[in-house]
Amino acid sequence: MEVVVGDITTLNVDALVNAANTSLLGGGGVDGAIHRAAGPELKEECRALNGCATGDAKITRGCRLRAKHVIHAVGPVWHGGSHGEDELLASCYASAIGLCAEHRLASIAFPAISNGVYHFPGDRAAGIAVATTVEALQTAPTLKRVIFCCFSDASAALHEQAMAGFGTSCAD
Ligand code: AR6
Repeated sequence: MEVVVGDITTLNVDALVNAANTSLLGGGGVDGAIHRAAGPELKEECRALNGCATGDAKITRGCRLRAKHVIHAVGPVWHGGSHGEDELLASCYASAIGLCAEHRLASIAFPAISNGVYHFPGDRAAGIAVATTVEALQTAPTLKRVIFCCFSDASAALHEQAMAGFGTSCAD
């Protein structure tokens, strides 16, 4: 597991994760950037998926991206923390890693799901992202590389702190 700061659309991985909405038909933030970089074919593929529930994830091809696939995960909107937000966010990471196992993928890059316009607190989200990934990796033997692709140094620091809590097991 590693943390990088940068634009997720540039990464050469088997799958990059999109922080989508339930329509899967695009939006702003990282979703807009991924759709712009992938081209209109991505929207056509997404249209055929008929949306996605919050906490779930669906896979498409990467179209014009360097990444082979896009995993569209729908994070929760933050409503104060007592509306199942933690579990729904964890479910995004677990579902995405489950798709990697199913499709025998070796590498995945995550953005900080729900950390933008959905306003999930960054420190809490980073802890959930890392803890859920560590657990889910045990069920995805083909997955060798997980990148947390953060868009700011502050976000990267939160993910690094969360990883440090897991000691050396994260450096493998
Ligand atoms: N690469 C990596 N991270 C990015 C990039 C990028 N190119 N662009 C933004 N981020 P957000 P959400 C970071 O708002 O909170 C959309 O309209 C950003 O700084 O993209 O899950 C969807 O359609 C932040 O840390 O996603 C949904 O309606 C993180 O990505 C809604 O926003 C997520 O911010 C989803 O909201």
